[in-house]
This record gives sequence, structure tokens and C-alpha cells, in this order.
Amino acid sequence: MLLRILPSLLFALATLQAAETFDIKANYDKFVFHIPMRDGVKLCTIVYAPKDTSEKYPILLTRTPYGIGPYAPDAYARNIGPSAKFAREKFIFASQDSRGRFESEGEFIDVRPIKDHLNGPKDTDETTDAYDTIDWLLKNVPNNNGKVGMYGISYNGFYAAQALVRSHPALVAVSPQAPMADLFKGDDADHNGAFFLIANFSFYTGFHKQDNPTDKRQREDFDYGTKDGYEFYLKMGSLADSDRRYLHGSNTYWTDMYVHTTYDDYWKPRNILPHLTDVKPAVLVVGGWFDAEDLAGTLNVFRYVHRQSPATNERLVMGPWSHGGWSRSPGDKLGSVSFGAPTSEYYRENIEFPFFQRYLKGNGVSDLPVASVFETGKNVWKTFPQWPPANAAPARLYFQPDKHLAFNPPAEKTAFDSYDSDPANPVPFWDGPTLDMNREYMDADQRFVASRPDVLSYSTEPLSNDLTIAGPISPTLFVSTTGTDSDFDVKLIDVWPDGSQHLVRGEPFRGKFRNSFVSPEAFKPGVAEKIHFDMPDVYHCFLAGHRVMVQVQSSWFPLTDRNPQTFTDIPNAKPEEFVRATQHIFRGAQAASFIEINVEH
Ligand code: PG9
Repeated sequence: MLLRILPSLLFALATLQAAETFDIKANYDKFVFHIPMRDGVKLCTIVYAPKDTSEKYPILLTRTPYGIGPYAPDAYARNIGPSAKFAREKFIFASQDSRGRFESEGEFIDVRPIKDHLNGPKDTDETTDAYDTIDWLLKNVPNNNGKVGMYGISYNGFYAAQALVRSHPALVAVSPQAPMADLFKGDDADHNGAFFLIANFSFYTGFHKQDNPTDKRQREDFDYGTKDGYEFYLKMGSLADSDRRYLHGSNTYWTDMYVHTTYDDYWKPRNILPHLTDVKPAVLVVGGWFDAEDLAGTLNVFRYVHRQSPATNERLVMGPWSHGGWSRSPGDKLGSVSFGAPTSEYYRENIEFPFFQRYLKGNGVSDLPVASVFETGKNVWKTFPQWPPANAAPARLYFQPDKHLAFNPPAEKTAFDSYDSDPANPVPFWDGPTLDMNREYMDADQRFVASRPDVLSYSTEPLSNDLTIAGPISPTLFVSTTGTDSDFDVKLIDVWPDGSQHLVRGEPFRGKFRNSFVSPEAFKPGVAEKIHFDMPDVYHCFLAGHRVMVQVQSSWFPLTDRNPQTFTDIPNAKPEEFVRATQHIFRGAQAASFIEINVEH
């Protein structure tokens, strides 16, 4: 046992020692500023500046709603900057409480929209708060070299990406890492119309309105009364019951998350992607193939900048990481899946640091390839001049008789498989009790549900050669239900020779949105309908001897809220609207269900 984990232990120790041995207090001065924005609101910003003034330094800024403490002038943070190397190499580090959070004044607006047009010189949004902050820092922090970089993970990545819009001319390098981009379309809140329940409820029980700027209430320990989220959320009933029984409407951020069940005027303005045009700074987008929160945002920020701002110097890094894993874990494994080496260290040393070194200090560091991506399965880093790679071509894996999966279309004209879906007994997403969206679910062994009658598993024969897929995965399902709504969740799985079934990519799809996320449509009981959608990219090799498996199911609980299988306003669904339904998955030539993959040649 020890031998297996020894490399990770040694790496963690080395990282800790590196961070520990560098004495921030001995090498940096700390300042706490309250920077006035153009509307007069002051945002609390902590700056660490090198004591050594023999050279001028760039400013590296991050903005966050999660607090930037310790705030006391003589209390120093244990880590400053994206990684310990940055502190040793000396930069000016600035971190800021976003408007209305912790020590910053003003009103916090959750997932604050970017304004298409600013209404006068005192109008603000996150783009102007970033601009004004950068402008003030350059004018008031001594010994800076006039160049500014930004970085951030998740919400902080959302703020970094927003700073690309109407950007300050001194902002020359930005790294949005696992950035939220469009919460209804795959980031944090909803995936294809299904609400991410356990992630959001557990997040928002600790993320709520602050009574005043100094109200530093951290994540409160919400009393679930059990350690088993499956039991808790089943008993909760509907989403509105979460407010009726527990939060009582006290957290409008939470209520807003679940009441907006279509792509409405709450969600549309919060989508930052259309604003990513004419992007001036160099951009390093960073994400993890197993990011359960903002994988869509990562890939979409890269794609939209590439498409809408072709002149931008943009780079992509995708590693075998969970949400933010590249900054908090060695990156050598996730759950029981090993990636062969500490991938996070490789990224920090060979990609992240050189990116900022090149654009902020201009030390002649060579440019990065457009895409640096880790091929899971083979466990190797690859680089490409584009993503997805040009040598990946589409192919279809069709559902076949006897739960087979094959590249040839089905021979039978009409055929289907069926299962009963019962909202009172939903398919679990995690094998055991959990109150969090356990980040390891993204590559976990799915055998714990494979024998359930409400999970259909289709698989190929053992592969005679390696099969590498690169890019999005696109299911096309022909389905019917005896209900008037239903989820059809699809999971792509790598079946190892030992029989373990490791998730590669999985996404829910709420059937009523099959034609539109704005105007959902009921099913007619028993009438076949087509569902087509894209699942976020992968770069994965199914090694020879492995099988490709696809599982289809109509619940994934409490990862997503339950579909009552009645066409209704789901957050306010009545108990009697939760009904069993019989689902058909068609696999005959006239209505052939398949998944489209992109095979690397
Ligand atoms: N992605 C996380 C989140 C943001 C907004 C709502 C819910 C979750 C985060 O870590 O910021």
C-alpha cells in the first residue's frame, strides 16, 4: 500500500517544503488598500510587493467572492500567487474582494452579468471594477513594471474572463481557469436542463448575502441530520420544499439558482461568451477533463475566444484533473485511476509559469503550443496547433441487439430496449453516503449501478487496437416514455480488462428541452422522439483489450434533481406528479440510437 502512494506523498512533501521554506514575510511587504471604483464604491484589495526593489515587477491580480484574508496588515497569507514558484520569482500580487463581498463595499450580484453598454462614466459591472482596479494599482503601487496579469479558478476564473471585456491596456495576460461561462448550459447550475442539486444546495448553504461589509460568515455547517445525501434529498421532496422546509427563502442566491428552470432572462445576461470579442490580452485557458463544475465553461471560453477573436494569442491546457485539481493536488490520480505522474507539477512548471513569465516579464520564454492536452488512458501529454486535433474524424457507435455497441448500423428495421424509471427509486450517482458532489464521481467505477434494471448498458467487444477519441461526444437517442417528461442521461465508460467500468464522460438530458432550452415541450406518451446533444470534450484512449460502454438511465441522484416524469414546473412539482414511467430506447435501422465520437487517426 505504502509503495503505491509513496510518489504522491513525496511530491506533496516537496511542494509543502518548497512553499514552507520560502518566507513570504521576509521577502514581501503587505498593503491593504480600499480602492475607489468609478462609482465611489471601495473594494478591499490586499497587495504583497517584493522588498527587493532592484527591479520593477509586474502585477498579478485575482478577484474573488470567497474572501482574501488574512486582512490584518501584519498577518501574512501562507501562499501568494498561482503557485509557490511565482512568490520565489517575485511578482507584485494583488487579490481583491469583489463588490459586496467580505471587506468590499457595494452590492454583490451573484454571477453578475456583463452590461452590453455602460450607461455613463459611473456605470459599473465586473469589467469596469477590474479596469478601475488595474488603473489604480498601476498608479499607486510603487515599483511596478506597468504590466498586469490576471488569473483565477472557478468563480475567480469567471472574474478573470470578464476582465477580457473592455480590458485595461496594461492587462497583457489572463488565465481563466475552470471559468464559469454559462451556468444554465453546463456550468454549475444546469446541464441540458437538469438541475445540479447536491452541488448547488451544499454550496449555497454556505454562500449567502452578507449583512454588512465586515460580516465574515464562512460556510456554515448546515445540519442535514444525516450523512447520506441520497436519503436527505429524497426526503426533501421538491426543490421548493428546500425553502419551505429548510432555508425559508433566506438565501435568494439559492432560490434564484433553482427557480429559473428555462434559459430565461435571468440566465441569458449571465452568459459571458458572446462578450468575448476583440480580446486584447494573451489568454491561457486551463481546465480538467474530470471537472464536475465548470468543464463546459473552460472549453467554451477557449472556443468562443478562438471563434470570435481570432487574432487573440490564446492557449488551452487540459489535464486529468478535477475542478481546480491542478492547483490543489499532485494530479497523479483521481479516485482509483492513476495518471502515472504528478501532472499538476508538470503544468505549473512548464506551462503556467512560462506563460506569465513571457508576457509579464518578457524573459524571452518561447511561446506555448496552442493546445497542451493530457491523453487519459495512455497517460501522456500531447500538444497540438489546434483543439480538437485535425486528425480526429467522426464515427458512430450504434446500440445493437443483446446490449452490444458497434460501429456498424443495426440490421433490424425496428427494435427497442425498455426499462421502468421510478422517481421514488432513482439511480444513485455515488456508491455510498455523501453530502457533496464527490469530485471523484467523474471517473468512478459504475459497476455499482450496472445491474440495476433501470440502467441500460451497451458495450463493444474487447478492442483489438487502441481507440483514442478527441473532442466532444454527441449522443443521438430515439426514445419514448409513458410519462410526459423524462431525463435520458448518457454515460461513456471505459471497461477495463479487470471488469471495472470507469466513467469517461457523462451528462444528463432533460427530455422536455429536446427542441429548445427556452420553450420546453411535453412528450406524448408512447410517441418516439429524437434527442441529440453534445457532451464536453475528452481526450481518452480506450486501450486494446478494453471495451467501450454506454449506459443510459433516467435519473442520476442527487447529482441532478429528480424528473417527476410529468410535464410540470419541476421545482414546485406535487408529490402525486412524481410517477413511474416505462422508457423505450429505439435501436432499429429506422430509429437508430448511437453516440458520435471523434476518433484520432
Ligand atoms: N463553480 C463554483 C460555483 C460557482 C457558482 C455557483 C455554484 C458553484 C465555484 O467554485 O465557484
